[in-house]
Amino acid sequence: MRKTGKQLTLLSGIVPFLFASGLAHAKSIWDFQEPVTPIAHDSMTVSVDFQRIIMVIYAVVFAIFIYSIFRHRKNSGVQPAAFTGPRTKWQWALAISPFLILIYIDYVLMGIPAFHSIVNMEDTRTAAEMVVKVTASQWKWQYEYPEEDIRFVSTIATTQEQIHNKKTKGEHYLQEVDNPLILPTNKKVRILLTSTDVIHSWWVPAFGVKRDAVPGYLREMWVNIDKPGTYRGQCAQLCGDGHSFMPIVVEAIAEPQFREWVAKKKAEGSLAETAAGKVWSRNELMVKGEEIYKRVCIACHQADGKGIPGAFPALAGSKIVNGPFLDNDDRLIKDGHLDRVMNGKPGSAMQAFKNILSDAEIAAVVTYERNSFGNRMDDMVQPSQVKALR
Ligand SMILES: [Cu+2]
Repeated sequence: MRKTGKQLTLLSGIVPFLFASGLAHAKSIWDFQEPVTPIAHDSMTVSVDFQRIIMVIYAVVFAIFIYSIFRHRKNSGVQPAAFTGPRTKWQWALAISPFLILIYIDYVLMGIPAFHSIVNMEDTRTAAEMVVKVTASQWKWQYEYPEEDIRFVSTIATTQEQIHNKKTKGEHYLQEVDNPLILPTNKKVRILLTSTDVIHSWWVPAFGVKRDAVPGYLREMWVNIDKPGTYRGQCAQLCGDGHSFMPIVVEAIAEPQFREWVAKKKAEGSLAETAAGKVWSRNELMVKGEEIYKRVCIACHQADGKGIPGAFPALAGSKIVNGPFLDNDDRLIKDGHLDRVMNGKPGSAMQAFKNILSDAEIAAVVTYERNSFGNRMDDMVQPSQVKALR
């Protein structure tokens, strides 16, 4: 019996220690994602080191603890010691030394690396070679490259059929987006972060960054990705009922490919300019509009346009959608359909899409809504009209 007890003592000390140590550090589903930025490497090292320190303390304390219990058990005839009389130096030393040891471990052994790591996280000043602005809103991310004049919206790419169990779920279920954030590797990128409605949080575990996006505040963080690849994360603040539908995907590519991508994206931008100039057919607008609706509007207004009663208004049969949107002088009718889409509704979840969607995209989605879900307005909005109203 006594032997088994001793073995157990040993096991309880050693097994967790092995888990935390490098010996058992093979890749498993329980592990952290592989770190790919200085912050992530740093946090990982700090975490692993702390686990080791904690396990050593655990093993030592429990070994003494359990040894004492067995050594001084009643049936071996041990008599309790009587601690009376004036305190001896020995007693003082026993009381104070564990305290000093713990202070040393906490404030020196663990404190210094943790402090270093946190200061490092906050340090966006030194040589940020590039800036990306991230704007969160229910339930999508907008990515902006101010120096390149590139801006796009990134939304979940998992289909409604998969979400509602009508189709088999893919490998990256709820972790895939239409437009990933593209970043160059080996470059210090400063990320500015804000939100248009509620608090969201931009979290990519492999980068070791997770920061709240707070409306009205501009916050910052940085990454310097050392390995090309696709990194996935998600919004980490409970931000409404579409919270689980705002994944983050970052594509890290080498600098030359990144330059190519920037050039391509800029060309697309001028294409959008041209698109705004041409006259679109109803059919073209409907096709494009459906695509935008599924990407941007569907989370709130639903696939059937019926919204969610009490939370998000229906577009099917809506007075606004089935009403006029321009007055006789071709100006926006206040609270009309186009005004709502372009300027949003202050104080509600309906945000302004003027700076998120292009002229053609706004024209298309408004046309689509006016002629879908049983709405039969038989009219359309031209991108040139949207352009003139900006
Ligand atoms: Cu969110």
